[in-house]
Amino acid sequence: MNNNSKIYVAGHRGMVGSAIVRHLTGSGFTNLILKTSAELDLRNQQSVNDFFKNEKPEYVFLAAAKVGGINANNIYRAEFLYDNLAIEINVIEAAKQNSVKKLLFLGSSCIYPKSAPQPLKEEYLLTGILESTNEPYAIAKIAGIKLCEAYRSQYGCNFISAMPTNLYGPNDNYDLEKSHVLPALIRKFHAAKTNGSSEVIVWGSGKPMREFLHVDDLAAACLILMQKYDGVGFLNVGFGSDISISDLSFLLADIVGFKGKIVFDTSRADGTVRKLMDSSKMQALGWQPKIGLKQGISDTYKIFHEQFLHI
Ligand code: GFB
Repeated sequence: MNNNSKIYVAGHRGMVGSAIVRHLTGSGFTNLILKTSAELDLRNQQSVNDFFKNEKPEYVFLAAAKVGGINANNIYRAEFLYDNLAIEINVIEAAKQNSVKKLLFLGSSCIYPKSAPQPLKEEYLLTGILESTNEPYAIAKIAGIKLCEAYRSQYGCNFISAMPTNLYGPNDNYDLEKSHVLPALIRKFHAAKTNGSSEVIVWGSGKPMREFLHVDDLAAACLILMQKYDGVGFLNVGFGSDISISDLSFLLADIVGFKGKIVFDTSRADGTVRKLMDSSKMQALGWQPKIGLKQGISDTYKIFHEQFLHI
């Protein structure tokens, strides 16, 4: 891949896609193809085929997906399965038909069995039952991994996959019902501080453990994978340590400046107990996360504060 290579970043308006675009642009890549979902509906096979035929991208970062937190995954089960399968099938087949040189597919740590040993190694895929709250999304992402592997083995396509852990950073979704925990709690604590509320409700028991990676660190990993990795198997991309939702809540309250009470609502789902990944294969390629959790959250809160003064 050189600075003039034609690169399509699918999903460039999302948190992951926009971070990849920032990183590519900052690294001197000048020939990016970007389409909003209004301009190109990736669930529509004909539109995707026409787009690839006309644009002929050389490299594809497949960061487009229907995503959301535990609640959205659990409620919109059909959409999470259908939309993600459709995006994967259409983009991967069009990439093959139009001789894309390399494609990177992005999945999620929820692909692993809910009771798998920790830290999660890549070989634990398909060794047990999935967490029910996000089973449809996980199955779609597993299908994406398998499409890349099958297109490599049957057609010789250089299609690879990366599995990021829970992510946060600029351009996250702050919708309280659909978002992930970190943006949801930034918003809740900020609103409580601003309105003078005495308590904030955190879903679940607070006991689940989660590993959080800043999306800019993921973007750096994606470029390394595109430049250096041509293997069959997918690679984990994680921060390397995790934190309980309870401790995360206290950390967020401290950063935001909320001094009231934190109440755990145990009527809400906890989801997976723990999903810490083993990212040693990714690290062996020379990648390390650079942004610590406290620093990353402080930076993210600053951006939130500037963008959402009305919340
Ligand atoms: O971030 P989150 O929605 O996703 O939730 P998952 C993580 C934990 O935080 C769960 C708790 O135990 C939630 O119950 N939590 C506490 C909250 N308060 C809140 C809140 O206000 N909002 C949210 N959203 N959670 C998703 C999967 O799982 O992670 C996807 O559903 C995907 O498939 C993604 O893999 C990375 O880590 O539970």
